[in-house]
Amino acid sequence: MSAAEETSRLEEHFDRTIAREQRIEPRDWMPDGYRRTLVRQISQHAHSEIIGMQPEGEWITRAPSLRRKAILLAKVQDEAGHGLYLYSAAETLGADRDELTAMLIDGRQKYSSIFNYPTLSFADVGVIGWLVDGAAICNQVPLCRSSYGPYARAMIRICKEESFHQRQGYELLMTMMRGTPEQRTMVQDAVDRWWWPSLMMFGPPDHDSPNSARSMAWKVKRHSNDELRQRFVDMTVPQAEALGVRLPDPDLRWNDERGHHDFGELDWAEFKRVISGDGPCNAQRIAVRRAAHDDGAWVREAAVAHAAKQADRARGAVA
Ligand code: FAQ
Repeated sequence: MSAAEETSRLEEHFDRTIAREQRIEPRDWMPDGYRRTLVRQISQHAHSEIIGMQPEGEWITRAPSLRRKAILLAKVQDEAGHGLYLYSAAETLGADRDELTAMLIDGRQKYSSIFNYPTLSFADVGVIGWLVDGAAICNQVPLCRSSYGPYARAMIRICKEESFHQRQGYELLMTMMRGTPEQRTMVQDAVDRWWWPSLMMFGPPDHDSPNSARSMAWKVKRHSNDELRQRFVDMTVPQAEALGVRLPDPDLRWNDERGHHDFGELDWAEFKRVISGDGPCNAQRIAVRRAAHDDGAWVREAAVAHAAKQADRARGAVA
């Protein structure tokens, strides 16, 4: 069989596996473009989880009670764990984690736009849980059926933890809304600031999303950016009503004909600015990540030295 025939046989097998809703596993043959798409999406997702620790992490020392502090600590640690599962999933595709970190720190790879906005009050912790984790769940539950096995399996655990995050945020906001007028004002202010950036998490509109068609054909992504954004709006409106907050969009209303809520146009110029590095906190987020990486160099060196010592001992025991 010629090399070209062999490749076309492998391609057919790959296409059949995808068409039958079966999973592609690390040792299976896959087209280069599929591998590249996955490494891009999974590593951007991993970076988002790690950078996403910062906005809420800033409030750990200022949490208003021991209970709130314990919950927030657990949540921020969960995000670190999600980053680690995802970097591991990227490694199954041959990516090198050091290289991925270098690409994050020097701006060659993206992370979610949402984490470039500041957290100005403790109500932001609640709103991040409710809206940001809510949007993350909406976007990520379908990824549990992604065609690449290690990614899909990582997403199952991540989504379970994100559900807890979403609930803790909503519960915090319910408590604040039952509190003083000042607390209610803090919640409304946080909702006003986070609503539009949360909608931007789903990515550019479908007509301006260069990766969607290919990713959906490969079943890496299962729904388009606009479909998921609409699903999130429809899901969130009744939650806002139950909470007693106003979503800051004068065009938001139920459309009987469509069976969905209509909503206003997003500021796509702002989105583009933020993802190209010019959002309110981009420089700060990367500086903090870079400092953490530099400060952790001794831990990585110690781990490598320890592994070498263990390997030496094991060799000695065998000899
Ligand atoms: N921010 O062609 P598309 C979380 C990029 S985790 C920045 O539509 P695609 C948990 C996109 O990557 C949040 N960049 O791309 C948490 C592409 O980049 P390229 C992260 C964005 O991949 C909660 C370019 O624009 N979640 O929140 C954004 O088909 C609380 C063109 O876009 C995931 O990563 C954006 N918002 O669809 C943690 C989920 N949107 O090609 C802490 C997995 C798009 O220039 C606290 N990822 N871009 O390199 C996905 O579902 C997809 O990758 C999308 C984008 C939907 C994000």
